[in-house]
Amino acid sequence: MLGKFFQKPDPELQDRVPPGQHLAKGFPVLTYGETPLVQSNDWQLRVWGLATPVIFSWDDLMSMPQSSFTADFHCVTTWSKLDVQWTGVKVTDFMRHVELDPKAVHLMEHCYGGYTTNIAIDDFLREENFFAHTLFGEPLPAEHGGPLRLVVPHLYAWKSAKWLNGLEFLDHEALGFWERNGYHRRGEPWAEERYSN
Ligand SMILES: Nc1nc2c(c(=O)[nH]1)N[C@H]1C(S)=C(S)[C@@H](COP(=O)(O)O)O[C@H]1N2
Ligand SMILES: [Mo]
Repeated sequence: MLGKFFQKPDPELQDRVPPGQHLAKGFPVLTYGETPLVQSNDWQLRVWGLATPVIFSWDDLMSMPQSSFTADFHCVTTWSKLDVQWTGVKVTDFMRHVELDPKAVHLMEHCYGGYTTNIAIDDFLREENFFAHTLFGEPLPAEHGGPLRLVVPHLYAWKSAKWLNGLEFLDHEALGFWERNGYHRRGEPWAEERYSN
């Protein structure tokens, strides 16, 4: 029992760490491939598929309601970081500007650099999800996805697309980059949905 206390000095924090995860020191960067360098002036977010096609500019995003968020971050490679502080636009606020076809049940997140990841519409439209442009009070660094990334706190962080530039709404589930390469389709950390069977 004593050993247990040494390993878990703060039970309250430990309760927020999903099974098989440990707390990271600092905020690690996890990127497959090169870091795309995109200026906010050039940045665009395109919506297509089962939604009225529309392109959002940086100014469009900045004119939407801005909110602050504190969220835990869980990478499937077993590190977690608690209480990450972000600023950005809630997905539900953003989606007031998107006309969805009711047949849309899934979407593909697209990024500068070519990364993709899929998410069910119910997982995407949750109140706690947001597009982030600020991290701990500073402009989101390029390596963490700046100028803009998605953050989906209730799923493993590979669903939180960095350098987001497209949302493709779909009437079926398609697989993104890691999902095609063996990761779970949904990726819920408390259920340890790490890999597909
Ligand atoms: N475009 C893009 N987004 C991405 C990734 C990536 O390689 N490219 N990696 C994912 C993974 S596996 C994780 S854990 C988080 C890491 O975010 P961080 O580098 O800010 O810690 O970003 C996710 N989003
Ligand atoms: Mo990850």
